[in-house]
Amino acid sequence: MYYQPEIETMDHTDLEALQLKRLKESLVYCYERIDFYKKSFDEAGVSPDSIESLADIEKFPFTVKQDLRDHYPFGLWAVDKRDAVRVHASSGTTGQATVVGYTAHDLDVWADCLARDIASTGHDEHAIVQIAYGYGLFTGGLGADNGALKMKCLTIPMSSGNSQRQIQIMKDFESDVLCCTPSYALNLADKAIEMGYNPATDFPLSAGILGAEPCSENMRQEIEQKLGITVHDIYGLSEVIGPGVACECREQHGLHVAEDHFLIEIIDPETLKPVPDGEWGEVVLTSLDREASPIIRYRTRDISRILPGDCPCGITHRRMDRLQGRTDDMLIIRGVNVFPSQIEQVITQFDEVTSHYQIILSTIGTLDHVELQIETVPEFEFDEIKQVERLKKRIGDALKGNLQIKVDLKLVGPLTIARSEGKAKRVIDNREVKNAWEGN
Ligand code: DLL
Repeated sequence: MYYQPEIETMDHTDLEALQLKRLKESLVYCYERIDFYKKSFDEAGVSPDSIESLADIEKFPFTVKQDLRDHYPFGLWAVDKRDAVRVHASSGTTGQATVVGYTAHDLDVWADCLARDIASTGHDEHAIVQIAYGYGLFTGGLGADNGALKMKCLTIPMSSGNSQRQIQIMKDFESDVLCCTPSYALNLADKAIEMGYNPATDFPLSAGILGAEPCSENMRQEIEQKLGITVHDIYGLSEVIGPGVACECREQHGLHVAEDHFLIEIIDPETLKPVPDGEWGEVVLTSLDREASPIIRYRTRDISRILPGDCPCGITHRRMDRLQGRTDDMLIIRGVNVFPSQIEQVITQFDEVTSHYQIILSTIGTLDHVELQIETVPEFEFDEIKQVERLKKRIGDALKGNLQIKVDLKLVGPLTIARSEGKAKRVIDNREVKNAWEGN
């Protein structure tokens, strides 16, 4: 199902021509309106005229998160703040918040992206959409809300949290689509079961549009089984617009990038050169028609790849793979690079444990220490010491065999690890010197 079929199924050559036209306009717009871009283009010796093909984007300098922080709050906006209609911001827990603006046109574009995403999962204006992403400065709640309204769905603006009420409403209002983070979807499933329901059969819910954090294949399957839904991964980031930069259609194989609004590049984070389709690298995004906060070549630090080939759903916009992780989430455990989502994929193969886990980094003496806490299922017997040791050994062997890592494994009882209502906190870093683990 399509929301804007003429754009979603456009011939890719025509789509590229549209991208090039918009890219040229956007570069002129940024150069003329934002001092930062004028300066950075001039320093790199490029001007908006330097673009003759999409590949010429390579000549332009990157934008990084620090640039947004350095220009806090409105220094990278292309319009006066009083001419914008909405502001969103990242939480700023790891530094100065990044602030992005939207004109009415930007909100319209954003809503179109999300309306397309809802349609691509097989839903139309009759769908009942429960939005359990947080509302507020975070882009998840209001972003999904704009899209559901644009699609003319019955929109339930729950925001995150208040799980018991979410379940009650999901049942009483007969929600079809749930929008929230994967970890919160799993929490809701567990809560429903705790309340005596079998959500897979008792609720009409048929799909989840889940994103904002990584989710392993096993965890995704667990959500699908427990809630009786299909899960569609949705990707986006506040610096670029919010959710809806890319989303998985009903084929559930890769996320179609809204290529008429965003130009995606995948680069090698070391050489900064583009990698061929199919190869993993860092996602770099350029907005093609943003008015308030246009952005050129934003280095997202997210690791993905372009999936070559056409999608049977008929949408011609290219697909990116589900994210492998972020360069700055990568752990280096005794020289081995590993993402938390890879650890999740290994541990969730064991029936005796749940998907609730936490990686705790600390310093012992002068060395970094990695503790992996995993919650067991309620039926697991902690009294049987041998059984506990056997399970720890099996999980430890699997981590070693699959990822070549050795960690200090701790099995903990049900509900020991704090549940998230938004993005799950998988890594707690208590180390004295933290930067040794951080990516570039
Ligand atoms: O998380 C926007 C969003 C809201 C996306 C709701 C999807 C659904 P930020 O808070 O700025 O924006 O965080 C952006 O979250 O760079 C990724 O590292 C991560 N992320 C977003 N979507 C996914 C996903 C929103 N589908 C950062 N899978 C991004 C894995 C994701 N990680």
